[in-house]
Amino acid sequence: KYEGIIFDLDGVICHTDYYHYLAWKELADKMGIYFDEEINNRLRGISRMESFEIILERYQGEALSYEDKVKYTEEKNEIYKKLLYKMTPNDVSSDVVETLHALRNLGLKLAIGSSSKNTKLILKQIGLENFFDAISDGNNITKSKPDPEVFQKAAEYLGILPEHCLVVEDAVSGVEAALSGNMDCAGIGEAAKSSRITYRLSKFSDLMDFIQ
Ligand code: G16
Ligand code: MG
Repeated sequence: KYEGIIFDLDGVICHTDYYHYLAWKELADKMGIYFDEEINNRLRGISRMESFEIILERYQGEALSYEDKVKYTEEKNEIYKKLLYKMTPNDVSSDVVETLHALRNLGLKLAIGSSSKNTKLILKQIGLENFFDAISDGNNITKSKPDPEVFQKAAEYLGILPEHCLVVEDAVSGVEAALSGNMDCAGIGEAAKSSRITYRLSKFSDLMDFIQ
């Protein structure tokens, strides 16, 4: 049924979502802004600047210029990257690694579709830099999820029609992106709560039940 699978990175392949939380939390604390895991869930899948705008909904200080915002998002990214440099292949579960290899052995093409500009760094840290057939990420898109662009580009790089691709997502924004790009979507984590997903995964390897 499917010829290709497009995986979201953060929250699906590895748990960089927790590192995003820690980095935003450190910045928000410094700026005196209330921030918690519930607000963090709204940041899943969307771009760095869009995430900061959501955090700023609770900001009480003086108005910030665009340059200030860039400076703060860069500061967050530096905190985040320090956490990424500590990652190793042990930060990917054996459930994920074994399933990825099993899917590859079935002849499926596998791609990453992530909003992150740090995708290549993360894949290098976790030992998957040469594993995927295509990578579409925050560096090759002009609109982030829920726009379908990141997944459409991934399908194009794989040379597979969208209707023959399955997207695996943890974010509501990513589910919307997949569906509006005419792709089926398997939801895990936060996205598993969505009523719009095609398949619900309670663990990554559940994918094996749906792909044939
Ligand atoms: C990830 C995260 C988002 C983050 C975005 C941009 O997307 O889920 O929270 O804001 O990347 O990340 P960066 O600041 O590294 O460019 P995904 O699509 O992999 O879930
Ligand atoms: Mg994600």
